[in-house]
Amino acid sequence: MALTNNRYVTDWVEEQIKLCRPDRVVWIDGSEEQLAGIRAEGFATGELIKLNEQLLPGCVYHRSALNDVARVEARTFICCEKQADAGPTNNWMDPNEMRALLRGIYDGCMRGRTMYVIPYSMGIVGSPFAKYGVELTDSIYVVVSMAIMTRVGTDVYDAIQGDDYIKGLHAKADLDAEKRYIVHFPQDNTIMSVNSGYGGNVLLGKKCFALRIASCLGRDEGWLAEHMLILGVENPQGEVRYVCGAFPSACGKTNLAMLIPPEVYREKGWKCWCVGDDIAWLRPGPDGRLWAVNPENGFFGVAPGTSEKTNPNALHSTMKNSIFTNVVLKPDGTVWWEGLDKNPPHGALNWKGEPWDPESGEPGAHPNSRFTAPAKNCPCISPEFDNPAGVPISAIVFGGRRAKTAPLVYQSRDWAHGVFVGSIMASEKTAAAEGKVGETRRDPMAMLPFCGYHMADYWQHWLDMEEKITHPPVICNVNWFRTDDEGRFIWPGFGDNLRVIEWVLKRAFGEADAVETPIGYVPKPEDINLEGSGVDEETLKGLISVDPELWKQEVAGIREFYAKFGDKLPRSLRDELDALEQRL
Ligand code: OXD
Ligand code: MN
Repeated sequence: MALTNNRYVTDWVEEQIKLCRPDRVVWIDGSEEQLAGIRAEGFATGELIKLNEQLLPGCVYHRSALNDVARVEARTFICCEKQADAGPTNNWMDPNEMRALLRGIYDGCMRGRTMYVIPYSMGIVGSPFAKYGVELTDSIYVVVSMAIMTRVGTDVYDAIQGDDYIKGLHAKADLDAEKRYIVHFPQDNTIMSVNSGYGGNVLLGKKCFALRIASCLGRDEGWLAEHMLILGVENPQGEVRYVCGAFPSACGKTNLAMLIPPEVYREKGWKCWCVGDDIAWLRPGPDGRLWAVNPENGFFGVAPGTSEKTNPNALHSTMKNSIFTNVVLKPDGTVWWEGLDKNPPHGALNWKGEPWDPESGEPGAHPNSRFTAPAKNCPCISPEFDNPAGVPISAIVFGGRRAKTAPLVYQSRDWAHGVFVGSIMASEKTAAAEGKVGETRRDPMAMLPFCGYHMADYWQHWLDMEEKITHPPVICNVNWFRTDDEGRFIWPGFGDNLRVIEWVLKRAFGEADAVETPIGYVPKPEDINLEGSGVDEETLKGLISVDPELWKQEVAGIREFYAKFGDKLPRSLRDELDALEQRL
């Protein structure tokens, strides 16, 4: 029976039932009792595997299809009315054409299956920042994952005003990669995802809603939906300052979000608090500062490389009530992945479900295998996590993997220059990604796959925000990945990144000096605390050095990238680029 009498919801659900023709419809109420029953059903069908109740209480294992292990950017569409509004970085199709195409694929696809109706909130239900969604799905994995990643419950129906919610229709259909579509209709607040069961394509609250659709809402309503972590840094005086960070995938966002201060900092009383690891919604507050909320309620993190050493807080977050996808399944009902420890298990099953020999040279876990963990499990979750007002942001850091070009840190000159710094973000490909190693992928604000409208309009929106923020955060660029001539990382990274964040936050409060360079301000070497880092001041000088020759090449690369945006490129970004060239 429907759990709401909002006709905007029930009529739409009825229509989708007619289209997909499930045998059964289950309205999710968010109760633990109902979820337990759904998990039990997943165990019976094999969609879920129960893990060791003593060692991993409440945890389950899930495998996605072999051809369905990552987000599919080539099959992700923004179907606004006009192609020009989607811009050169998004796939587009005429919305009517797309609807017709999808109707054919969804037609009868849930026959013999159950449709689940999931009411969920991005943000605290009832808070002014929250936005609501209803996702329909035929996947038990999606139901249990959404219950971790978002706030699911019938109270969401009470909070929805009229038709002010995001409609999401997901169906596994045949998992046919040729007919896989992840489609956004920003004008109708609708998301349609079909033929995939992989988290990033099917947990519609995350990338689809909280970034692609929300970026359009932010443009219309005067705020920003960003691919950013939110970190609180508490100094020995007990004052907590907040920083947001945008980094492309595989650049350590979750690690920075759950940072543990170096010992010399801990001894003095420094603490770090995680507010979010992937998405931030940023709004100007009445005080003229920028305030951030994390609209999610859990972490969907990459498992390989996560260990007691690299990110103990993430690891501890997964110890109960979590989901593991495409990792190694051990005979004792626990899990393993590359980088967890140096003891790959014997007698285990790999991510494909096959007996796995750790000596075979084949990885046991898929490189994009994941954990889905409740945020409240995280030992360093911020006391402000559930504060509906969010947290005030003092600094924004952009960053990517650059072997040579970008210094360890530099600060932009002002807001417009900061927007420029975000727009030229780039990361060099590692062996783990497609494409040539070392090739640079421009990923403005880490939003390349997630911006729901024309990227140049998005930059203009960022520029226009200046007016609304009388106390703007400082904007910096960081690069943990400079290498020496042998290709070894020079900066230790991980917890030691706090040394850089400390300088950034001091800049925000006018407490540290800086040196001007053609690209922006860099620290005076003596202003970065190196005690206990193993890095000496000479090495640091190298890390913050700016090579004008490399930057001249960089300017040429940026010009080429900007050319894609033609007349739409905001004038002030072109001016910033010209000014940079001049200074060089
Ligand atoms: C991503 C993710 O792909 O967070 O960025 O999963
Ligand atoms: Mn992400």
